Amino acid sequence: MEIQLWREILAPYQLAVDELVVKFNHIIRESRTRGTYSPIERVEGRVKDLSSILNKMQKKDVNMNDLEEKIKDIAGIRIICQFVEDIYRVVEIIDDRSDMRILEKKDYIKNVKNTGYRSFHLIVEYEVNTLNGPKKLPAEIQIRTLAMDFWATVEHSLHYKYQHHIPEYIQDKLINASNAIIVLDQEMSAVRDEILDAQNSFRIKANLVSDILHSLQNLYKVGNRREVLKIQEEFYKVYEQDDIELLTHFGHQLDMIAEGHGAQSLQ
Ligand code: 0O2
Repeated sequence: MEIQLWREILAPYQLAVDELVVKFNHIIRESRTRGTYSPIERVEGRVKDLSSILNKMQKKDVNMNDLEEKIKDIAGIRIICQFVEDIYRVVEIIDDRSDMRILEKKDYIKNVKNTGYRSFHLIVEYEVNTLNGPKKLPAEIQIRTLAMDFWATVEHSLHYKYQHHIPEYIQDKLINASNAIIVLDQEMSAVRDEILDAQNSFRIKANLVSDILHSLQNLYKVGNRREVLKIQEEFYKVYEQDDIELLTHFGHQLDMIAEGHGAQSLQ
């Protein structure tokens, strides 16, 4: 088939990948704006490259007419989480969305593959709009922890090196590494609450500081310059004390001063 035709076939998949990456990144942004923990750490997306599509078609004996129905990972999204619990939270979030519909679920965390591979896989149906109108496409979403991702990336590259015939002694080491990662994920889950607390207070502080600086900037536009510089000095002193309660109190007081100067609604 001509390359140009392949480009046309793959274009809606690229659109699906681009849109999905934006949407999942938005979940991270939305959580952080609210000062809450994001179950998604990072998102990646890719359209399967042409040689991999051709290999899969050959392997599964799929012809061109069945391509869209039988090869479901042409659009691929990978969601990386910090903890195993977050993976199941992400599945719930996707399940609740109205812009994608889950067609298949595969839990390779509860049912680890023989290779040692662990991840949660979803096939979703997603609609894109092209010049030819709306088009529903399948997309594969792989959800895994940072540790699972490390293992899968290394193991995947070994498949390339050994053309899918990884020597047995290396396979054994990979299984050992996979088992070690199960333990690592469990240990990290055991201190998850502690880690979340630390990350949350960091984020709350960052949001508070950003709001305070924004208010100071607005006050600077409408208020007395010397007064604003004095407040700024005070802010530095409060900031140095590294106490969220003091910072919150300072923020409230600043809000009242800003309100008095009609500076709150300024952008
Ligand atoms: P690539 O190069 O990553 O795209 P399918 O083959 O997808 O139609 P299957 O076999 O049921 O059907 O799919 P499965 O098991 O859900 O796996 C699909 C994808 O998961 C693979 O895509 C890999 O990305 C990943 N995967 C599955 N098993 C392993 C494994 O043992 N090691 C690693 N590193 N990744 C795995 P592709 O097309 O094989 O490869």
